[in-house]
Amino acid sequence: MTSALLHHWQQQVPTIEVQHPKGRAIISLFGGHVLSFIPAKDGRERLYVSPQANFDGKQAIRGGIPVCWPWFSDRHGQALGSLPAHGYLRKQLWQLADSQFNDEAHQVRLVPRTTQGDGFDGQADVSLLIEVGSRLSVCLTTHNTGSTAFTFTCALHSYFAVQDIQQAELNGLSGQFEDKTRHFQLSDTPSPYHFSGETDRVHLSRAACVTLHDGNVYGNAHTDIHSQGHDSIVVWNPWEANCQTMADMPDDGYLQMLCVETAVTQGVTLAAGEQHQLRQIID
Ligand code: TA6
Repeated sequence: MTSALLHHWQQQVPTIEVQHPKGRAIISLFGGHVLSFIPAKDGRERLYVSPQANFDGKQAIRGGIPVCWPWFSDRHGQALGSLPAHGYLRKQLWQLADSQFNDEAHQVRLVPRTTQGDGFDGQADVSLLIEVGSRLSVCLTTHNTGSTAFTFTCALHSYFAVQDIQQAELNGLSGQFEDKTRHFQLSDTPSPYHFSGETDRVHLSRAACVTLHDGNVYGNAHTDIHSQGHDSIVVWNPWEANCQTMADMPDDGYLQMLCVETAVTQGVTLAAGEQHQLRQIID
């Protein structure tokens, strides 16, 4: 992330910079959306934000860590009518509720302006705890504050920066995945896991850690992605033809990113008073 890019983001949406001797992050209050994380130990940006991303405070930001809530995607092919893909919190203004600093991390807690919206009947409090240190921890808490149960899905839809997707490798996933590019047909996870075309996969896996090797042929740069509270890991790259149709991605943007998402795709039901936490830790 260059200072020119940061300046551009700050002019368009309210952002906060979270600094700690062990790492720094930039967060957009529009969407409660982490845009950048750079740990001091290697100075390597972990997140990808499209140079053509919209920062108009209306459309979802392409890149960083979008928060998908109270549903992920389009609920597995169910028509949502006019409802937005990935729910409505990623297009909402959040506010800073709390900030704490200790030797290990600088923590900020964000809350959305409201959790109410078309397509969701529950009563919920949502908060996002972001801890910036040598690792980035993002924890999405959903608390049922109503008197009846509700079911929801959600995701931390993280876009990771890679040097070259065609050289990148993902480790730590096994078993079967639902292939959205083939009508959710079940397929076996490839081993080794490389990328050579459009990828849109829901791995029905509770893998606690996957490792992304970023495709830099001159080094061994990798990122460990820890997940908690999930039932799936989603892996997405739109590839070239789709990028050409996306106004907020450059045609070759697919070469420099891979989404590895900590997700609940099958649904969590919270009884009155219950809480759920979905956490992704980026190392
Ligand atoms: O998480 C994968 C996915 O649901 C894909 O199917 C893909 O379309 C992507 O998210 C991006 O969605 P968006 O609504 O941000 O364009």
